[in-house]
Amino acid sequence: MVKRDVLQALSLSALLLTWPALAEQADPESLYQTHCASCHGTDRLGGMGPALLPGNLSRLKQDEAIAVIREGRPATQMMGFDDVLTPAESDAVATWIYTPPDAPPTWTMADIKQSHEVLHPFGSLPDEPTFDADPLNLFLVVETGDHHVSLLDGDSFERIDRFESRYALHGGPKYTPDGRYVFFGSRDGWISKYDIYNQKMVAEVRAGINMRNIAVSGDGRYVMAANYLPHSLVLFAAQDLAPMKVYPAVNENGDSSRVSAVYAAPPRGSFIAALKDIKEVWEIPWPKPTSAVVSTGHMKDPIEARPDRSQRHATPNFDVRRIPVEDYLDDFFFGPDYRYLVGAARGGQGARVIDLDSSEKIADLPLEGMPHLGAGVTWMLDGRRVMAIPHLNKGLVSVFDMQNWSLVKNIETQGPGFFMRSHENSPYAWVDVFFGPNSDKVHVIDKQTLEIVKTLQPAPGKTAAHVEFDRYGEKLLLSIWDRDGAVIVYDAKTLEELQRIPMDKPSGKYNVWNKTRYEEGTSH
Ligand code: DHE
Repeated sequence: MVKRDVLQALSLSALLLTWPALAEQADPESLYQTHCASCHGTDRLGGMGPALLPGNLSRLKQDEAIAVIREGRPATQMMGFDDVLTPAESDAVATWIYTPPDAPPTWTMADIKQSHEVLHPFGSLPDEPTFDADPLNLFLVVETGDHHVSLLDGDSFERIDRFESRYALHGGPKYTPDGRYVFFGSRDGWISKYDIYNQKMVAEVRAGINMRNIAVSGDGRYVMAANYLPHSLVLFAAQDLAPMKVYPAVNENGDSSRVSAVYAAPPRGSFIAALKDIKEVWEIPWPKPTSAVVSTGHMKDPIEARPDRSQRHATPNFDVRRIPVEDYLDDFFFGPDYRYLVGAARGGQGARVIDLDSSEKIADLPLEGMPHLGAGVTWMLDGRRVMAIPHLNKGLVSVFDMQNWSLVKNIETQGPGFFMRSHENSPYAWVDVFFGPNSDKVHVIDKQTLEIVKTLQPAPGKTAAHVEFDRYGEKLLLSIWDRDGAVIVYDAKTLEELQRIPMDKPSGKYNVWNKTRYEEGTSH
């Protein structure tokens, strides 16, 4: 009897001990459907909140995701669930969202069309800027801390606007050639078109589930999006982001590929796409501009450059030209005339130079590290054009002669860098030390001696990265990449700090002039 009582007592206490554990083992999928699905979608593809699939969460560590589930995300709709979910339940939901779904999600043309929203029809807003600032010297600053964008006057550095962006913008926003509109791409596939003159979001569309970047055609009429998921490129009319065509990224054997990125090559009149899993580069020409487009390929006004009626009703032929390559090339750099493409081979095995006219490989570039070609810049050195590329896994900047593709110099830095910048009017090129213990430092390189002439450490302990010059090359902005961060304005010649503008984890900065004129010292 005593024994039975003891056993009963033991099993009762065992039950009490396991009771919380039983509660903790609540099915994470049903927890998700109860608490998360209304914002993030029943299928995790996103809704008001971002998509919660492993591919979309690659920028967020799992323990950070747990913290967001528990505490919420300031300045967004994401509330904390600490009062609702036990710590074990939050952990279980986090583990579950990092698990791939049973069936790969799809995103069809019908889904794209359904997501499309025109907030202000083209032509319905005034054509004059609401501000006095030089419209060609504005900067957009992407603040990734609370997912906002700041619009700055590039002369006074006054903030003209600060607006909420989609979750996790990535890659450079792309301007129309007149600088009036800008397109943003988010990692979870949203493209947002913003009217700078009126400070209004005018149209949105979702191109895919996991998008890499977007490009705008040199005449400002088309937007192309590159997706990891689904494996596709998607073409849109720039005027209102109406979807025009989906290109499945498939080779002639039926093998499909993630699309790493898409670039506009205005002198060629084409988009160039980098494919991650098939050994091809794709070139997709856009239709020839009409006479309303000025000869530089940059139209003065998108309204002027609207195709005439007959053309508007014709189906433009955006055929794919497949360029076979011997390696998987998924990170690109282009010379100013876009004839030569420098592509990085997967796994850091150097880079290849492809002549886009003949489709021939004309050089192999010996690169010791893993080049970040997308961050490269060019300038003239002793009458010859050179390109400079930082490395993602080595403290090096490699400088190549673009005439014979020989290595001019490897400049040693204090750690691997992510971004480089210069300007035609500046004697210096700037490179950050993004990774490692020196991530709070930025090097200034003399473009003629190829020596580091100054190393700045503007906010000790905080990552300093990504520079953008103003249109004249006289001043530049550097990000302090921190929630309690800033954009620092420097005099580009004296390298003196002029001003610090507080910002929430500012990442890239994009000057209208430099971007629309394809300035040699900035990314395209
Ligand atoms: Fe980027 C641009 C790819 C990780 C911030 N990044 C680009 C572009 C490509 C690319 C192809 C050019 C697109 C364009 O501007 O149209 N980035 C990749 C990667 O493959 C990589 C290494 C891994 C990944 O997960 O995608 C990667 N990138 C990052 C980051 O971790 C960064 C630092 C923070 C973030 O926001 O995710 C980051 N990438 C940026 C920025 C640009 C960019 C700020 C635009 C630079 C510019 O000056 O134009």
